Amino acid sequence: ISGADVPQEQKAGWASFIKSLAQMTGDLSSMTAPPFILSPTSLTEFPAYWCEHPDLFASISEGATDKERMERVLKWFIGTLSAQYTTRNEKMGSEKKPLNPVLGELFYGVWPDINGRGETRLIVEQVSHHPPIEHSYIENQKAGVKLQGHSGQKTSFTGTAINVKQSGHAILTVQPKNGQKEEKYLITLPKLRIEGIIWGSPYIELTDTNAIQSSTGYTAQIDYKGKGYFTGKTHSFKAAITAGNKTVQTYEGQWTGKSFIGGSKSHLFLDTTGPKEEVSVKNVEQQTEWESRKLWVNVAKGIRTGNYDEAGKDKTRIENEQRQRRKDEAAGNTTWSHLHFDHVDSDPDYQMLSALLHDKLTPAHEDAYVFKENTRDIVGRQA
Ligand code: HCR
Repeated sequence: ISGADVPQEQKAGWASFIKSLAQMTGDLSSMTAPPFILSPTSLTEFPAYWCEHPDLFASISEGATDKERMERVLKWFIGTLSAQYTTRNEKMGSEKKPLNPVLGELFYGVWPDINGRGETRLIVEQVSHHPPIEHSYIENQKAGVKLQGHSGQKTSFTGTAINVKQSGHAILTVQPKNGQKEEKYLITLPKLRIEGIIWGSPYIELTDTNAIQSSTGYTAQIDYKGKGYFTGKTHSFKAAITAGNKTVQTYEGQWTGKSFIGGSKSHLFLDTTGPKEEVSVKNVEQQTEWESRKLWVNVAKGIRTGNYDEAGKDKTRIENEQRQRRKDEAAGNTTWSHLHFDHVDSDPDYQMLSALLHDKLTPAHEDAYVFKENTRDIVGRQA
């Protein structure tokens, strides 16, 4: 039944939200949605999902051979998916609409050094408001593993589902522990389909394909299918590591559960049902004005407590402040400068690795941002 999971008093609002989806022009972030579907978390926090298995991230550099490291990269990547795409359903009952970040919004976090794996640090900065693009940097210096990437989204409505095409990519840099030279991995981002819209209980299914290309020559391709294709189960994938035209190893299973090496179920590859390690973040009281949780504190409180007037008022204040900043910049002929990242027209790592992919999985050219190493220890922007 249409809207079955929508609170009675918000059914009309949900129906008109669905109607307006049909007119959407690719950016869903600025659309107004009824309160029951709002999340109190900003999109700027999402890059933390890349590292809720810090052990898998750190252990990549311990792989003894090029192939073993590619396999470890694949394992860590598959391990990130359930956090990235099912957390809101687990914690809030369904997928929700995240807060729409402002330009310059920041998010910092850390995963502590446990059992000598090294500390993992996260720095995120919102580098675009419309459309929202967040750029992130994650590093474990002791392990010799770092990840840089950005994600933007282009959305379209099919009538029953929202298709989301992610732009952007991530580059993983690994210094192998065996002393081999540093290697890079280009990670392209999967496509999403948001199902369950009509009922008011959205959830995500991954579709199509994404790839990981290593500078060592190994490629991993991951194909996603929902219920009824590979296993009859939701959230299924098949992956293959290839070198040249030769398939070296295949994997299959569920990215929300168990997956196996090869076609049988005798060799477990990964079990993602275990606990995830959420990133540790400073208390809001200790954060600076541009840090996400501090910036949105009243909006988030309003959403959590059902005080949507309070949430709406503070959201309007933040948006007006932003509009004024843009006006001031235009009047003063200045532009906003990012704190932690430099925009570059072309990233040589991306060019080199995407050329190795030999197919249409990546656009030939993508804008990129480069981490400003000398801002590693700067926390927060001065007002
Ligand atoms: C599509 C989405 C915003 C973007 C979110 C991204 C793609 C952001 C990058 C992360 O690495 C992975 C990720 C996970 C999220 O699942 C995805 C969001 C899901 C919903 C949200 C829409 C803009 C909001 C849709 C509103 C619906 C729920 C009615």
